[in-house]
Amino acid sequence: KDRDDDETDLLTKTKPKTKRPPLYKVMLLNDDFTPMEFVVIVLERFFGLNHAQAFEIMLTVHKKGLAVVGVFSHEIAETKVAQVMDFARRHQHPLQCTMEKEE
Ligand code: NFA
Repeated sequence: KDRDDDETDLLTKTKPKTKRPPLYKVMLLNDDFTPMEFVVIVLERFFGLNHAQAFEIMLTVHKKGLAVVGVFSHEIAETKVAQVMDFARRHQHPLQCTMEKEE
């Protein structure tokens, strides 16, 4: 919904610009090596999904190549990406997690 509704607009034809901070999509990418169970654990641990939700999103990534797993502020998105990449690296899996500004 438009937060910029303002009576003065009718007189001035200007729109007060109140900008909210951009949001970022965090995505997981498929690969041929990371075990499905590991991806499910990642989704449960770092994205707060229950087992059924985590399994469903894991399968979407597996079948489609990638999926958005959450939408966050820039700082939270960066933290999620770093946590997932570090966890994957420590377990020697090639799982990739990226972020992209939401349009
Ligand atoms: N494609 C992987 C496999 O068949 C599973 C996977 C799913 C990997 C989602 C990365 C992301 N073991």
